[in-house]
Amino acid sequence: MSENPLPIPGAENPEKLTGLKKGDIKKAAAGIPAVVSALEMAIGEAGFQRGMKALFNLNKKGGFDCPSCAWPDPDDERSGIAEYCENGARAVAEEATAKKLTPDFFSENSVQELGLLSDYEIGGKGRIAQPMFLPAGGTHYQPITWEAAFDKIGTELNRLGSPHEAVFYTSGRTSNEAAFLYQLFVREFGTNNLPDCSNMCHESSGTALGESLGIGKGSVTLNDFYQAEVIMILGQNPGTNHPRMLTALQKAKANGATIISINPLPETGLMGFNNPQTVAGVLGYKPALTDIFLPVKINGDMALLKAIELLLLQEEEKHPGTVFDQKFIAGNTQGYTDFIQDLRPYDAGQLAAQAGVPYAQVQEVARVLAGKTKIIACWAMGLTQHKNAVATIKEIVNLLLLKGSIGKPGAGTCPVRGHSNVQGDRTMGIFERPTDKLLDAIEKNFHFAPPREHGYDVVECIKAMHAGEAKVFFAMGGNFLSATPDTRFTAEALQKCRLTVHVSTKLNRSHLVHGEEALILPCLGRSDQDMRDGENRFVSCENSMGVVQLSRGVLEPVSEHLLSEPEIVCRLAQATLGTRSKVYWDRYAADYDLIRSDIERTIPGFADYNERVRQPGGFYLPNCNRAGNFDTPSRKAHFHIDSPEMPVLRADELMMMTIRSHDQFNTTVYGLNDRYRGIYNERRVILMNKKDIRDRGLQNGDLVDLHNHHGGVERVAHKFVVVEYPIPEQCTATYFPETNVLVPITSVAEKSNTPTSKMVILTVKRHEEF
Ligand SMILES: Nc1nc2c(c(=O)[nH]1)N[C@H]1C(S)=C(S)[C@@H](COP(=O)(O)OP(=O)(O)OC[C@H]3O[C@@H](n4cnc5c(=O)[nH]c(N)nc54)[C@H](O)[C@@H]3O)O[C@H]1N2
Ligand SMILES: Nc1nc2c(c(=O)[nH]1)N[C@H]1C(S)=C(S)[C@@H](COP(=O)(O)OP(=O)(O)OC[C@H]3O[C@@H](n4cnc5c(=O)[nH]c(N)nc54)[C@H](O)[C@@H]3O)O[C@H]1N2
Ligand SMILES: [Mo]
Repeated sequence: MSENPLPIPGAENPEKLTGLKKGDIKKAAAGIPAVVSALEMAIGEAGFQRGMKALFNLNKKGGFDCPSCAWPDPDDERSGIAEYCENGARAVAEEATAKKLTPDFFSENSVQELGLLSDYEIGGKGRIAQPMFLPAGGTHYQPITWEAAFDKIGTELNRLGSPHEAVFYTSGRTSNEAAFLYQLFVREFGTNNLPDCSNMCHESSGTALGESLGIGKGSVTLNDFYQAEVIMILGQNPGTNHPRMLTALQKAKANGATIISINPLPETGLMGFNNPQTVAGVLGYKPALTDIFLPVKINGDMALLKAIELLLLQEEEKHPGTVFDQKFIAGNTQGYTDFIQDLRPYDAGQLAAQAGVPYAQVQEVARVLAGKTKIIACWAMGLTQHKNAVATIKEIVNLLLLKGSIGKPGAGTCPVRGHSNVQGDRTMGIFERPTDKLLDAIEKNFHFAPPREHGYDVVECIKAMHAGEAKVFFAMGGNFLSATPDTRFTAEALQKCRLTVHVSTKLNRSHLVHGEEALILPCLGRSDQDMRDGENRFVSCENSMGVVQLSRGVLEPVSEHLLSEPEIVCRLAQATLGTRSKVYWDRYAADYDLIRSDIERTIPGFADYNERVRQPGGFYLPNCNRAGNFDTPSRKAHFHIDSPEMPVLRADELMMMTIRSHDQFNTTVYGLNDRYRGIYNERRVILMNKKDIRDRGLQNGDLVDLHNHHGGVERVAHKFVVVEYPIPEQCTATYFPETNVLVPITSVAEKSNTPTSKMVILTVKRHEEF
């Protein structure tokens, strides 16, 4: 067996424990404590006036779009108070902080010293206040002018043997305007190497929905929630990651919807919810949200869905036409007969056992679904980051198609997006596999020939950098090193680059494990004013339900040296392409309306962009499913056949899902608590079932090391505290990014190439101190 590469200083969080305190798992989410905690955070970080100003304008029409998640705002009822949640307020506080990193900070702290800090400590340092440069062999970042920084990048890019030796990553906070310019620059430079966070996030959803339904986005709107009869929530923890969704669920429930949660963990937000914005919430009244909770094993979803479908089929065959929507199936789908033939021979009891769910509960779900036609299925990372993620999501589509639950009010698909503009970035063309339609439009409008060969996604670009085939890494936001799998391998890959560049708001680990030379380019965040000629300019974003609306920051930037992302792209393009560019970059930088006009000319659905984006609440993009159409080659929705096989674990093996705690936004760690799960002051924990703990001769609170051996490489993460938790047998959970060192770069989802961050096979050994 080959060894895991040696640890690279600064690449991982220190293996240091902070002192676990255990509390009870909370019965209900949100409520007054959440609002208080949010206010404390915002005011503490930003100071009273900045904090209140930011919160008051968060998600308010005409204010700025919450940077925390992509859940939509209500279309109509959003004038008085701002719609936000505890975690949105934290994300804003994190950005609105008045602390800043001056050149003194960097001269006092070497890159190596900073790498010894935890993510929590690094994040707490403050905003980056001016461009910083790390010369070859240097130990400390030093200030650099914007002009010199752009010159350096341009020179390095132009020195490459081919444009394909550069990689341009995007995280999902980048606005439509910046994203459109960025992909335009990258393509004019000559490559489609545009990996993005989506490759690690909802890529599986986009792939599955695109193939089955003809559009890679969800079909429902917020109003559909209020009309739904059944809402299924699979592999998602909205209490922490999309708290405003709980308000919609509560309203749906009040309107009579049945809520079914499918999750290995009894997540607090799903179980109960105190709405801080209603009187009942303030009084601490706890309406239970979930009606049926199915504690599925990790990756048991496809077996479970098939069991449900099979029970429905049996009922339909007893009483034809009463369970399935035969009219919808005949008129809108293809592959039904083959699908049914494949399904019939399964045994529902066996499928339920395979999924780890009591058969009686599966029968109950089938009984509920049998008589209903308005069904919404929501899902997130609990389904997308698995080897068979695309097939599992297609299985959800199968179920909805059987029930005729797509393209009508109160029904449809709802992949709940993560980053606040990750969906918009893809709409703008941030994609390593662009369609010919997009490239044709670019060619026609901008008079250059964009490259046609596909570029690298996240996993491919890491391998290319590791192999020395990609030499310049440029990131528009994000924290590539910590968000990606196989930390040691990725760290080596970044270190092999000639130049690594990060456009960032805050310091993170990706600045500290770098190429031969490195740059940090500080940009304005969502909450910051973007002033030019006395005008506070706005950008726009697309939420999870395809609504495009404007976002205008309100706070005075912490430093005069920050540039907006669109301006950074324009100057980068000018420095790199010079007179060979066909694009008027300086005009874009001066006037964002011109960017939007050119988006309108290039991307479908943006007619009258400048006018409609200024309307309160913005506008909906077209969605074929919503209109009852399927833009597949056959113009029909496709039933998909796959087998519900799951990996067979040896008795000593465990399956690990890497999840988010309540106090983090991806790789940004706000605090050390996971309040709803009753875990305080420690992130190096592994949630395990009682029996699994006992079988290994361990006890609650013991210290263990985690090992993964995928592909014959040994990967180890040391020092995790065992926490007994209600989780199915042979399933475990840990927090990322601490355990990304264990996620094999060679284990990816079929078709979408998403790292299988929720399906890591482990053995656990008692930690021995040497
Ligand atoms: N506060 C906050 N908000 C966020 C984020 C954040 O980090 N913090 N991140 C944003 C981003 S980019 C994203 S993508 C979203 C992520 O939102 P989520 O997808 O909710 O995030 P995870 O923590 O990865 O949670 C995955 C959930 O799936 C469950 N799960 C894991 N494996 C399986 C499985 O095999 N089957 C089933 N049925 N369930 C499973 C886990 O128990 C957990 O409840 O949130 C966004 N919003
Ligand atoms: N093991 C495991 N790994 C995962 C996941 C998982 O569930 N498990 N989830 C995956 C998912 S769903 C995602 S989306 C990725 C996230 O991957 P990324 O998007 O790369 O990571 P983030 O932690 O969201 O990025 C945070 C950094 O973005 C910068 N930033 C914040 N706001 C702005 C801004 O407005 N502009 C710019 N330019 N920079 C900004 C700050 O410097 C901050 O440090 O991680 C993936 N990795
Ligand atoms: Mo995400």
